[in-house]
Amino acid sequence: MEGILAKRAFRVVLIKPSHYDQDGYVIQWLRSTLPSNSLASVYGLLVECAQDRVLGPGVDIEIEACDECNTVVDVAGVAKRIRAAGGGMVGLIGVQSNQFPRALDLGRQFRKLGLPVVMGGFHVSGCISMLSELPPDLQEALDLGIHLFAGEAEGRMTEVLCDVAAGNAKPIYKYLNDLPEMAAAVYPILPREVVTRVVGHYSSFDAGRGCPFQCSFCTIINVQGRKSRFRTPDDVEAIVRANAEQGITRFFVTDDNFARNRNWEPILDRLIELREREKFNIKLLLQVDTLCHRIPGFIEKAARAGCTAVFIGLENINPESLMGTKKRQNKIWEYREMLLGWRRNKVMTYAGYILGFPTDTPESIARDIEIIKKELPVDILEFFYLTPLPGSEDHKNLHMRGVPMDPDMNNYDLEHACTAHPLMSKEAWTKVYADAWTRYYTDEHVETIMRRAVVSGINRTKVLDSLTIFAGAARIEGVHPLQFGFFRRKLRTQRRSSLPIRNPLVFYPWRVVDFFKVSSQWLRLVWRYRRIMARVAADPASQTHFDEALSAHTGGGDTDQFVEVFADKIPHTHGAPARAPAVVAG
Ligand code: B12
Ligand code: SF4
Repeated sequence: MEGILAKRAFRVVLIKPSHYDQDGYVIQWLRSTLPSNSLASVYGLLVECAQDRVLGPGVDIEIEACDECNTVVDVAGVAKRIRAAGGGMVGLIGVQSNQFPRALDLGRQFRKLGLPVVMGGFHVSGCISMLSELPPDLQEALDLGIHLFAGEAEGRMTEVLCDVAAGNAKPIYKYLNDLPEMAAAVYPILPREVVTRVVGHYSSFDAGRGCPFQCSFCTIINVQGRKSRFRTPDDVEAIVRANAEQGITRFFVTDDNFARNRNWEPILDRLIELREREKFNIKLLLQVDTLCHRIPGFIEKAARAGCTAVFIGLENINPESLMGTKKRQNKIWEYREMLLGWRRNKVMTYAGYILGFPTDTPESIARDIEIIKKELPVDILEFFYLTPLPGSEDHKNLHMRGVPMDPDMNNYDLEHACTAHPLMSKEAWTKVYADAWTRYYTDEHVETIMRRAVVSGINRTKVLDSLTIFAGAARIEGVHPLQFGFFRRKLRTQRRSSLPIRNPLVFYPWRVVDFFKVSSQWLRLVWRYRRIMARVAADPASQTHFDEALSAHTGGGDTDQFVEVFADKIPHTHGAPARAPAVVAG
């Protein structure tokens, strides 16, 4: 039934797969917390194909989209709708390595029903870009008759649609060496009913792709390249207006590093104009690097353009670790200055911290987290395992050296140890990860973060909500906050294909106990943090709160413990200030 020819309509069903939890159930919520930009990008491309009637003047292209993180996929229903339309296909969108097993399970079910399936995203692109031969899981997909798409789809969707509709789609579409220009490219968009399944109704767009840096654990540079390609201010304005027409003005700007988008300034200027002149209530969440404060006017303009929160790849505070992964651009002696820059502009900071660099030990990690709490004015810290993600240089090197890596892609979610660590056993590393959340999110430190928020004028509700989610997601729900949502669903029949579907008499009692256990833990945490915030807000001392992390002094002075601890390593760091070697214990 491959490529059923459309009579009047061709229905494309786009599904962004989720992934499986430890018990093999799909990680799915009533509402998710972050939007899928991959879904919005592919949806936008299909809208263009539909408007251009690329399958012929008599064929309507109908599109539906869902993110499995917040929507249950009804496989039989999808098949029915495609058949009723007279033909169509299923697109498995933006599939990351950790989502590949789930995507394959979905693909298998759709193939059984005879539907054409095309899969794209970072697992396909990363593996094909870095490995000389196809890994077994991609081969399995091909054997099932799933078509793979590697590279970016801008300018290529018509070809795929026409091939599928004609029943002669290629097994693999490979566009990795031909990166599309982004100026005037079709932009990401999703219908309101898809966006509103995300808490806060956040939509998304990428203002650019590509990053000039070379971190060895990163997949992005090997798929999207190191050259900055960017949208124009006109494109960004069009995105804002199209979303605003649907009542949506909050955006997650998914550039991995917006500070290295060569067009950042005209883009921010246009957003500022839209906000200040036309009164669009734009709110932005940006991802930036640790040197962004050095770009004149960057932080100030980002804040004026509506940026209320930034995600920063801090990764580690040990220069040796950073050098080892070629993250030479991270200068630890500038971290505080950068964080204070955002704080002065009332922007909340989230920082990613990677555990498991080669020289890390449980003791060094514990020490580093304590140093961060005391000396860096970051609001939210989130932890990840150093993971050899398919598509990264680390993965390629381990693969070529034949070093064992976890064969289960579901574990490549940065929440599992996927290869051996030189100094820590798997158990020790696993414990370090669990302990990191507990060590950072103590009630005492949570209170300090709240006091810092009050004195800096950062939105208290936002800080309180984020602290609650980040303190609880990994410890209570067993999922990383980046995968978190509200009201977890666990459907008995949506279980990993390698695991048995449980008997209802076993499943439902287990689920009831599980539900009450998790809910009671959340209620206790919410209650406790609300009480702390109420106390902090009522305390006049919060208005003048000051601690070492808020001190503007930085850069290797005798009170900067985090610079002091690494004094011997800083001189070997690329771009270190000449004064750093002189730093001694105070
Ligand atoms: C935004 C983002 C998120 C968002 C939203 C997810 C999303 N996909 O939109 C959030 C915060 C939820 C997220 C979470 C995670 N993410 Co993320 N994320 C990104 C980021 C920064 C941008 C994604 C994006 O919009 N890209 C732009 C789109 C246009 O590119 P694309 O997805 O490749 O899609 C294009 C093509 O692949 C193709 N295509 C894709 N699908 C299809 C389907 C068909 C049918 C066709 C024809 C074509 C096609 O066309 C698209 C348009 O050109 C990427 C890095 C990056 N630069 O892409 C990381 C990235 C995808 N994430 C990654 C990871 C590891 C994660 C996490 C596991 C952990 C973490 N720390 O981030 C969690 C997982 C949680 C989850 N269940 O999703 C990795 C994946 C690497 C890998 N090998 O799996 C990436 C590459 C970053 C990295 N660290 O290397 N992420
Ligand atoms: S700065 Fe971020 S996007 Fe750039 S190479 Fe490093 S990890 Fe990748």
